[in-house]
Amino acid sequence: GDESPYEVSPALVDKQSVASSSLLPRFLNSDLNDNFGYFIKKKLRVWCQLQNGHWESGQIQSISSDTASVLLLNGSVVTVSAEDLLPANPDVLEGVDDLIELSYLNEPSVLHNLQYRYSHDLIYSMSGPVLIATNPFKKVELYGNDYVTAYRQKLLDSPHVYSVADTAYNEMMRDGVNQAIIISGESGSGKTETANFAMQYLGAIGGVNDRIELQLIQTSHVLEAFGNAKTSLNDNSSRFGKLITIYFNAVGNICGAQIETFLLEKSRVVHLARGERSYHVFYQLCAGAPSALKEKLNLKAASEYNYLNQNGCLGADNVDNAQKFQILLEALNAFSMSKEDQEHVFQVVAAVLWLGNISFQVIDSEDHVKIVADEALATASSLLGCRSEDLMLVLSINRIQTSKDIAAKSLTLQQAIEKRDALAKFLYASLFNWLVDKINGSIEKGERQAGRSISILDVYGFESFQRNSLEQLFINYASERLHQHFIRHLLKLQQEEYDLDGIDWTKVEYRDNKDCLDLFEKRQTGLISLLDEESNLTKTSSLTFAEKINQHCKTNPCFNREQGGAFTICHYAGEVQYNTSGFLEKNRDSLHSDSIELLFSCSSQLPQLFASNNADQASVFHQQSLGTKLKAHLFMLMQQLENSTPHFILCIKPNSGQIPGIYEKELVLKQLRCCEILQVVKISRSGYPTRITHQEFAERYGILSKFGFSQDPLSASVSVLQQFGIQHEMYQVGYTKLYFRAGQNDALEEARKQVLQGTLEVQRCFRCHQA
Ligand code: AD9
Ligand code: MG
Repeated sequence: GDESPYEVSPALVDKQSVASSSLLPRFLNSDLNDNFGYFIKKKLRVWCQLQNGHWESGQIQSISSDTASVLLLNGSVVTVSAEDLLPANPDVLEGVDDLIELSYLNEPSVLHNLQYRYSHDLIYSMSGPVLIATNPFKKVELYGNDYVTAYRQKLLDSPHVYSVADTAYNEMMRDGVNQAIIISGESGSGKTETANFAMQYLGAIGGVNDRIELQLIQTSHVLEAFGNAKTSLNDNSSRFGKLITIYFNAVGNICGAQIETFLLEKSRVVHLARGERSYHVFYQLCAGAPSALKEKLNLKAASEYNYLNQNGCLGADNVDNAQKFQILLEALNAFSMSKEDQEHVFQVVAAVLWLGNISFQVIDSEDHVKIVADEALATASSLLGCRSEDLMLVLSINRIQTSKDIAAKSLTLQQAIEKRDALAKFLYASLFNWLVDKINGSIEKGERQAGRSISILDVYGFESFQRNSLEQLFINYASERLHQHFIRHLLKLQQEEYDLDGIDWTKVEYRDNKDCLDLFEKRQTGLISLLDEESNLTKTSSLTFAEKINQHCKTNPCFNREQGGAFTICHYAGEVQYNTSGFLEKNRDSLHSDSIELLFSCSSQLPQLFASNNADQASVFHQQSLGTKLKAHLFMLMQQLENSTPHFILCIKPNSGQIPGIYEKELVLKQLRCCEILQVVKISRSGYPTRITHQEFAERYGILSKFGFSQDPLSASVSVLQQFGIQHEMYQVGYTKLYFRAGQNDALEEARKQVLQGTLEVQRCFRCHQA
């Protein structure tokens, strides 16, 4: 009895003839080698791609030579070509924890599984070795002390950022090797939140007192107030990258921590794109400063400041700036920052705002300017601790050292504005770095031990706006660097090792981003080098730069020239068009010597602030370009990561509106594809996670061999495997190592333990006796 209600051609139910049907290539290529006939007979579900590109689930009713008619869930029947069918997983696999468990590994199945979990508030899933965290855009009940305890005591084992942190901690304790939790994902996908949860967990399990645990949590309040801002992609977007390293002692207690930051986006201090805000702290200070402080800093409402009101975007939804200011103060207190220091911090913040209100009056036909002596000039100078005449002079003329003496050159309106803005940006960035140093100085420090640290990396996510400038180029460059690390560890190294060791292996193809990295990093002809070269020459412009990169980069497959000084880069996460205007000035990142002198002459605490980062005046002056700094910094970071055991977390943004409950399949799929998630799962599913050299294996398990230690390591290994009935598909013998599928050496470990305890006796030379 064929129980199928559908009309099925008997010939097709037969496996043999189905295998020869032209319908099959896609099904046969899928991992389980199943076929249509079987699906029809058992009424199994399939995925069927409709004309709009969406995959819907249904049941095949009948098939003809190269089309199939499929009954969809909504009752309609569609005819699709065989190319558009994929096997779906049985119901028992609905919403599995780890994508590895899926019988059929294909895009619609993976997507469905993640969406199913998401709709049940299961925002975490494993895809092999990678934790996938889908942003819920709402509070989910998955965090806090009870959850920490449950994961620590292994009462819970569902995927979670806590369990990643727990694994990192355990491996550090077991192996004595530094660990790194590497969080990636697009802007707004939840990296910073995830990093905070990881830190919370480590603080809770490794903290010996509440103080360090509290400090770890408070670091993010300070860093986010000064380094995060509302962008069109994320209301709390990190505008800097950070690596937080937590140090542990021999018994696993935290003994200190260190924050390292990468390239803060300075331009935001003076210029805002439509719908975006400057750094949170500006609005928080204006709204929340107590009246005494307000008076001291001559603070007005945020709407009174040019740097904040230029685009009319002053508020952020659901954010109480005044309340956030209180949280910031508490955080500063947690680092034992003195009241005076706190006041200096806000003094600089206010000085930046007032600088932006300084205005200029054009005095001649050549556009030269003089400064308007108003409240802005007076307040800015007094906050900086300099005479208003001095600030006036610096902002209206450039002093230039000639061969004989010093000449003064009047500034045009444009030049004066740029000089003022450069000063504001420098002040703010120095303040940010000073704060990071202060925090580092105050987090408890015991003696550091080699191999006892866990780092958490949270850098800015890939960005693509309507208009993209040097900031996006740098942010996306950093993303490419990290992506390379991800690819290398999850896809490349594994397969290379199998190849080298002669393991029988079906190669998994993936896209490498080497070309794109080359485009940035190539010596002399990479974007970073060319940018520096052009920044160092005089008489160059964004157009000469565009011309130059076109000359050198046009053969790179990731590069395309566009009109009017623009160019496109094909990044791993999508194409981005960059506009070169302003590239050179931004990259030079220079401050005129007049401005530096002025700052060092200030009577306020400012010089102290700069001294912490830049040993002396001269070093401030001879700054490296931003591009070169970033590149060097990223290389150092990569070195550190290469020396750590990596734990990858991929954050996924389910919709672009930052709304709870909305799951845009195409958007998610794009992110999964960019990170080659399907390939990662394939490799780890068919892979051999446990590896051990023949020598090590023989030494460890030789005692289990019937033949004792008499054999060479390879023969000893093989005989032990046979003796314990480890099945052939469960391991492979390489030239140098044995490769096991997950969990296969558990039985051997158990037996070894028993032998060592004397509860199991190995019957040596069993065969000899018999003979
Ligand atoms: V960017 O590259 O810095 O622009 P992130 O860091 O990837 O970006 P972020 O962590 O800031 O994104 O998350 C964006 C917003 O999503 C947060 O402000 C939260 O409102 C929301 N979010 C993210 N993760 C969670 C979560 N686990 N629970 C609740 C979350 N809300
Ligand atoms: Mg962030």
